[in-house]
Amino acid sequence: MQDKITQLLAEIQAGSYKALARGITMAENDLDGYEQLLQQLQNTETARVVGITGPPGAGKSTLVNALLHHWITAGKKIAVIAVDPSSPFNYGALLGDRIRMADFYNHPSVYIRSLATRGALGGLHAKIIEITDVVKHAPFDYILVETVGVGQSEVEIAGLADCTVVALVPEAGDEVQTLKAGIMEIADVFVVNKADRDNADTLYRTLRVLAHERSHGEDETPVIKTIATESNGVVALAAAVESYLTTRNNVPEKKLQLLTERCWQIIQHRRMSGYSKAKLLLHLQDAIQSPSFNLYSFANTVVENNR
Ligand SMILES: Nc1nc2c(ncn2[C@@H]2O[C@H](COP(=O)(O)OP(=O)(O)OP(=O)(O)O)[C@@H](O)[C@H]2O)c(=O)[nH]1
Ligand SMILES: [Mg+2]
Repeated sequence: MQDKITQLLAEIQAGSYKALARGITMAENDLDGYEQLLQQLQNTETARVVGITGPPGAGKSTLVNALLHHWITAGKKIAVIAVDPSSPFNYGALLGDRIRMADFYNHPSVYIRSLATRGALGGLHAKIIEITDVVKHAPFDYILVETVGVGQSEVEIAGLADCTVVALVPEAGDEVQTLKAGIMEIADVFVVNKADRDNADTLYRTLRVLAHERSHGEDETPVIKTIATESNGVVALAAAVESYLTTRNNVPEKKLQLLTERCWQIIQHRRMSGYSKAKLLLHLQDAIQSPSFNLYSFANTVVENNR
């Protein structure tokens, strides 16, 4: 087994997409040898993880697609990991006539993997950190991770990504005030997508004010207007991401913070592995039959059993 893992990792490192797919599947499904695989990863690579998050339908996939084109044209190698809650990852509809889908999927510089959401613990795909680390073992320049931002997962992606892009749309204007604390905390770059729509400028100005208020005299979080469907603003977006990655993300404290967040999530997942909300429901169904049922004692028992 050990030899096989070493061989697989060497192939992934050499750029084999077939080997990469196998490695991801191992991590995704806890297949034999996956612990060894993870423990042998040597991510001394230069791949940077760019998270794209935002509400459903904000245009995240369209933005990923546009960034992909931009970076491929610049000679970069890109991996895309999409955590899609509803539909299969469908770039076919987005590519238009610029690159046909077949070309795209076979493009030597692109690797795309779509993951079904597993909300066992809510939020992000439970294995996204592990999977991303496997992908980082391969020779990519950027790894784009698309996730729908629903509460907790937005915070989680911030731990996962070297640069987190939060995409919002003009319709979200009113929500921004309420989302304020959470998104301000995780956004390294803001995107106002669908800038062809009314109220885009209002949202843009609101975000600029928030970014300014929060900056305390340091660099302000950039706000980029885009029309993703027309690749409008994508050069500016790519530049903002690159600039963030080469300057602010390189601060050692920031890196340590990211690592802590990632490690925290791995520990959480490990501790709760083998448990799911579905199992919890069944256990609760039994437990509440007892007249002495107490939610807190019950929760403690669950925690104890998962140690
Ligand atoms: N008018 C306009 N439509 C856009 C723009 N960007 C994306 N769209 C459209 O918005 C819809 C949703 O785009 P997606 O890229 O699938 O959005 P998403 O955020 O990935 O959606 P989910 O993954 O389902 O959360 C599609 O019909 C896009 O064509 C834009 O800049 N302007
Ligand atoms: Mg999408």
